[in-house]
Amino acid sequence: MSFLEIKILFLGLFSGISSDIKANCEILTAVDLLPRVQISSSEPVSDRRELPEFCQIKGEIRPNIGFEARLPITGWNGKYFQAGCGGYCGQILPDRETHSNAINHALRRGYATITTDGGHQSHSIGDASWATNHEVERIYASEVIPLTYAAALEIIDKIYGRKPSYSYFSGCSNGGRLAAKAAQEYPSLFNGIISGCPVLNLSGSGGILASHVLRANLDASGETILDEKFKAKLPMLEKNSIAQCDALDGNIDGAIQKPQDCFVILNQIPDCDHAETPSCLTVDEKKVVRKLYDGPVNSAGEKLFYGIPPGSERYWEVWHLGNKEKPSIGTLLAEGFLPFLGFPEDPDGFNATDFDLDNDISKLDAQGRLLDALNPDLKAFSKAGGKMIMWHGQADPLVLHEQSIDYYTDVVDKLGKNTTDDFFRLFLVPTMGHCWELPAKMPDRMNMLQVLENWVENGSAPDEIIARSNDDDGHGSLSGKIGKLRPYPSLASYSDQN
Ligand SMILES: [Ca+2]
Repeated sequence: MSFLEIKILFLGLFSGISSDIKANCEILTAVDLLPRVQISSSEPVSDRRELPEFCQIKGEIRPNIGFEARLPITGWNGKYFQAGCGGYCGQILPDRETHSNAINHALRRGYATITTDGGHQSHSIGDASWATNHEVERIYASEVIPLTYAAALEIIDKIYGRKPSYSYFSGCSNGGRLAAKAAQEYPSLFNGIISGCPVLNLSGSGGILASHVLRANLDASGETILDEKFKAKLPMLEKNSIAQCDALDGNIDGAIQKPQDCFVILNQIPDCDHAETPSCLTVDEKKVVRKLYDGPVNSAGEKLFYGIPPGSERYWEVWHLGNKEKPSIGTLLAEGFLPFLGFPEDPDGFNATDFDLDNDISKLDAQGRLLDALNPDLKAFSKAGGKMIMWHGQADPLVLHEQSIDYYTDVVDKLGKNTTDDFFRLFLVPTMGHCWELPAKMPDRMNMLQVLENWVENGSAPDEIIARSNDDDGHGSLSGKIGKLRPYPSLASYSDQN
């Protein structure tokens, strides 16, 4: 047997014959043998220059989960990759290049990939008006995970004629919440899970924090105080935070590794009469900024949730600055949660700002049990041999990183440090915001999937993850440095690139 014949045989055994795969792709629409899936189109795609040739399959997973799957026609690595959807989902975004909800980076590594709309359709960010019955809420909460998994395995079997050798799940924000749910509620489905900037405490984030942020930013007549123009003051606030917080972690490097330990003082920032001046704050502005850093408290002064971290100011424009005519993304998300997802029965005419921090907190419990991903008992996931990497931007002003720290601590309390180290590690990323928006101050590009593969398939646990600046998107090198992320409670450090 010649070398070429051996190679063909090997490829045939390893990833199926590509002509068969292509044929299987072309006839899939006509195949009515998939009990869990309604295929609407299935065709080979070879004109995407940045992607390998793939079988693009669109359709619906029963009962109502829209999806797109992309399966490599040549060079399948034998593995499966499932993405979680962000925000309130509702859209299928296979080409969205975010840190963890994307699928194309996995497709390029040879994975059979799938992404979904979470079981409902919507057309705008913050739209939660689909959440009017419990079935669709349960699917969004977590049932989308096993339903998609089972459907994807049926599709993979039809295309390649066998099961995947490894299965991975990855998501950011709500996708990160789903990732944690996968470990907690479906512990035997995935060998590896990436949970990025996870909104683990969705009821607290969407109910308590979001209503606080909205209310903090309204003046007595209901007008927005920090609007779009306030972006001119964000560099000054960031500078103020770095000056006060950078050194607390023991390393003066321009990055805040312990924002949760820093109480930012605003007194030294000059007062001003005119909101437009970028180097000072009006009395009203100072009050709002104070409330954002402090987080929600009740009338007795008790802290009810985390505060927005110092160092996150550069991202406030995207998430928190807007007005009635042009609301911020954070405002849209906040206005969607309480009326449609916050309570078991949707209240009539309820606004997020109606939420009463003294009397309404316990009303979030019922939906919290459904939506939140806070169960620290990962014993079954650990016993099944699963590995999970959680990561969180420490300058995320929307989904606050302290919930990941507290969750990790709860898991360690439950299972012990050594057991936890064997299967679950948390990496905090200083200066990084929420999943996507702007480049961070320090390097923020990691290849988490490669790191996780090494852990799952080669037993190489990540003691250090390299973070680089992104030079590919036109922003250029951010700082000429390279980041080394370490498992919490260890902290990241930076060194010059060489
Ligand atoms: Ca520092």
